[in-house]
Amino acid sequence: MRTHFIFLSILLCLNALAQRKPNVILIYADDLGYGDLSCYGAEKIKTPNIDKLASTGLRLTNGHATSATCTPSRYALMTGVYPWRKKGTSILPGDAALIVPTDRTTLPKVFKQAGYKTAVIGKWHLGLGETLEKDWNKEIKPGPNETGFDYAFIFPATADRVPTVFMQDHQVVALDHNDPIAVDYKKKIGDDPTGESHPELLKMKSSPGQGHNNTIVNGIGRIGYMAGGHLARWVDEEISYTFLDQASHFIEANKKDPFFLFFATTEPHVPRMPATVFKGKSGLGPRGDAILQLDWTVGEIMKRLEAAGIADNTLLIFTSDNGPVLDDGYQDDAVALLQGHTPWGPLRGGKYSAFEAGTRMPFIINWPKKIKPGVSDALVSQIDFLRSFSTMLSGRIPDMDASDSENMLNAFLGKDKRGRASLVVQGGALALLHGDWKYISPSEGAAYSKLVGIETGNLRRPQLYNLRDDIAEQHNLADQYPERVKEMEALLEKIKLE
Ligand code: NG6
Ligand code: CA
Repeated sequence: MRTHFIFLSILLCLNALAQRKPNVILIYADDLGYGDLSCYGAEKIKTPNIDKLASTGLRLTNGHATSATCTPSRYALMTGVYPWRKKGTSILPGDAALIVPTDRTTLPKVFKQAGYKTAVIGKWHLGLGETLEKDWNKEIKPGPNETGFDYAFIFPATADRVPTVFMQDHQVVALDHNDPIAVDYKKKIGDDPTGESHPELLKMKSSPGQGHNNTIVNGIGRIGYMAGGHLARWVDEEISYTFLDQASHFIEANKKDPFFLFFATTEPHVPRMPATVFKGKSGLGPRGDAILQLDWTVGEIMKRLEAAGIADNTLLIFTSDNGPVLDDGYQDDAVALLQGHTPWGPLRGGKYSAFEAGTRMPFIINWPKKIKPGVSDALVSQIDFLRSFSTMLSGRIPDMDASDSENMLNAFLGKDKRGRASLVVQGGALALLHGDWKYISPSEGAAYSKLVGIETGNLRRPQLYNLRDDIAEQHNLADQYPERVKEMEALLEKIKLE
């Protein structure tokens, strides 16, 4: 009887182990392009750690961010709702209020409801607090904690925007009440020199006509003015290490329980100012060096998982928030030192663009225990993580929530090679992907942004491309297939009204 009982307990235990919910880590790069990694064909830059994730996992070739800039892509990732449905979801200033609703289902809440510990570490850029006016020296709420993260260690917006500080949960790290922080995006405050008044103090100059010449922090002119908080101001060269250190602690502390970690790196967004050991390493200038730092960081995370004995049952996603840009505000030789590297790969456009390079992302899913190595051209979007993981964890989403998120679990696990029937993506203009076809709706904006050197995808006429034959979107077939244009236009209009 006793041996019987022991045997049964062992069986139950083994079963529980086998069924253990996977840890999920989402590594979200900032402005990394489809062609920036060697596993996606880059030849001038080597990214061995991310390549390893790809070669031992699933490499998706038609995986998208919803948008060609940061805030809207992150909004969609968090809410499962297309960002263009909600006003105020475009690139946020550093003092913006929180735009993610706190009373709706979010990606981290899906995990939290299933008993996971959740954390966001890295770039946030979804706003903080209830209003634009806020006291940075006090607790700021609501923020990431109120949207479903048990733990948050973030910077508020982008690396080029003030306040250039880290926040741990509701508070700025290293606050000094004798040197209170103030932030203003409209007028100069405080006595700190600005890029405009003191260009001689800059270690990286801003690009003409692109701003980035307000308060100088760590030798770099920023967007927006900041006073005080000198102790709290980050050193750019330490940002990545700081986030990695935070992630390592979170992984170690939670290795026995399932966790969800949203690890949002700043590379290779401007200002590209990696740690000294990476400076000059790529031969492609600071942008390439930042990518090497990113790759190294991913390798370190993988090592931590191995050391904690949880690599096998960790589902790790690697992707990016929007496409690549070279000159995005600082004179860092990103164009001059390209050496033939093509951050956009075979695609047209880049960040800010409705062409494919704007939203088609490096998109790797690695889960040694469950995913067979392979490549898939299933059409998927980051907006689908919410419903897919909810399905994986047998969660329930209220009817009103995450209405644009589709269950793509089988596509994410490599079992379904088709994915979505259609997907809306957003540059300046909205575009619809459907089967082999892409329709870009007519729009008024300039076709080419001189400032950043990117084709925007804007055109006053409809555009239709067959991506199977013409992945580089060189041949607008709209005149040749007017019926298809009409159909896709109608489908896009229908989705917009849903
Ligand atoms: C743009 C900034 C750019 C970058 C971007 C946000 C100017 C001229 N350009 O407005 O430097 O900060 O916003 O990037 O200000 S994102 O990846 O967070 O969307
Ligand atoms: Ca971005």
